[in-house]
Formats: sequence, structure tokens, C-alpha cells
Amino acid sequence: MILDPGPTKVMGIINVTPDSFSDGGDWFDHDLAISHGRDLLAQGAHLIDIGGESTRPGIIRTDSAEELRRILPVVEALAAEGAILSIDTMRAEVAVACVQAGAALINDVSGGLADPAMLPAVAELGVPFVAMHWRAHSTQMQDLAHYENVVIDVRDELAARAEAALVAGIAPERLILDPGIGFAKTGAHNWALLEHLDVLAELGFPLLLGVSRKRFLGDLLAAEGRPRPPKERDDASAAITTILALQGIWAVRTHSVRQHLDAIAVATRLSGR
Ligand code: PMM
Repeated sequence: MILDPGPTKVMGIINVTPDSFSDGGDWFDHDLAISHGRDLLAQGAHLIDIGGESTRPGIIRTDSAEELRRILPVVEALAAEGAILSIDTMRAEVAVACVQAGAALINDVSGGLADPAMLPAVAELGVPFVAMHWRAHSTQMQDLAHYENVVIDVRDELAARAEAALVAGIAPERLILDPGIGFAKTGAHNWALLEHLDVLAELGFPLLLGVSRKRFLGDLLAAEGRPRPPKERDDASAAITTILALQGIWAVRTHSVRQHLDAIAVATRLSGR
């Protein structure tokens, strides 16, 4: 089972969107998205995360019909080939349709906050659920990047989401938490969370982390005042994965799979996990 203990897992990303910051448009065509999924699996991805709605800061939402039009054929094709699929959605309707089409896990960046029907629907489906730390939709989220103590505040807000998920009937062994790197957070907030994941681990649930190609890495690697472009942030992303694997994080959500598997192999060899 995908949630069994063991070395850190790699979740490869397919954004079937025209406008994601990291790979926007690359996999918008169904055939390209499916062949990209096959490529990520051939590289060794343990699971594939498929999303049809960009969450880039400032972006206007996609409607549910369009979200399903983008992802359902990709889910059907890759599930038929035996891939373990995660669905990156904030909508219960999309979650239900994709699990019926063969998806294995729901990844909700809003942790069930965006759609009140999400937690009961996932409880009913009986699949694992990733609850990410989130404060508002993309148009407002960066206005809410204010914390007394980001580590404690994110821990407490995630604990509240976990509690809501359990009350809705999601089994504790099917719940995964994610601090939501870059969502209502500044670069400093992201680094503080990465330094103190032990505090989040105290909640007792597996952790998923998504740092791949994010803005704070572009800023870290900036040259002449210009952030490093998203597709040139993969080495730095994999460096973080090494550290996450040493800490026993459950999984990383990444655009490039092989580099991260290599990083995990090194960390696993050194730590004996
Ligand atoms: N980040 C993005 C989208 N979905 N899901 C989880 N669980 N965690 C994340 O950090 C996360 C996510 C945005 O990144 P992308 O545009 O590169 O997919």
C-alpha cells in the first residue's frame, strides 16, 4: 500500500493546465499529458498527481466542467495502465468522478475548506486524503501571509483540518498532511517551515511536501536581481528532497522524478531508513 512505511515516495506532477507557474501549457493536451505520465512512471514515480486547475497566486478559478474535461481522460488512460493516481482538486464532484475512473488518492490544497462536500465525499470513497495548509483562493492568498509564529500557526491550522477530516469520517490511517509551501506564505515562511518539520510531524500523520520549482527557490538562486526560471530550479528542489528523506517525510511532490529518487537513495543509504 502506498501509505506503508519505507523510504520517501515520489509523486510526479502532471498539471493539465494552460497556466501553472512551473509547467503551464506543457501538458495541456491529453495525449501529451498521458505520455508525460508514462514517462514519470518509467522514471520510477510511485504515484502521479494530476491537476486541472492552476493555483498560481492571483489566478481566477477554473469551473468544474472544464476541470473534469482536462483531467478525466488522463486519469482513465493512466489508471487503465495500473498507475497509482492522486487527484489535485478542491472539488468533491471532481474527486468522486476521478476515483470512479480509477484514482487512488485525493490531494486537496484547501484541506477540505474550499468545498464543504469534500470531506464527507472522501470519507465515503474510502481513499487516502492529503489535507494541505491553505487560507484562501489564489486571488487572496498572498494577502493572508501573516503569522504570529508560522510553524506553530500552520501546525494548529493543520490540526484543525485533521480534526475536521476525522469528524467527517476519514480514517486516521488514510490522512496525510502538507504545510502548503508557497500558499499564503512568504519565502521566509517557507524556509521556517522546512526547518521545523519536526513540529508538524508531532501531529502524528505522514507528511507530503511540495517544494518543486517554487518561487522561494527562484529567489534563492537569483542572479542580477532576477529569480532563476522555474525549470532551472530542479537541482535545488532535489537538494531539499535529500533533507526531507533524511527526516522520514512520507512523500515529495515533484516535476522531475529521477533526480528526486536519486536524492532519496542517497539519504536512505546514509540513514539506514
Ligand atoms: N503545490 C501546488 C499544487 N498542488 N499539492 C500539495 N499537496 N502540495 C503542494 O505544495 C502543492 C499542491 C502548486 O505547484 P505546481 O503549480 O507546480 O503544481
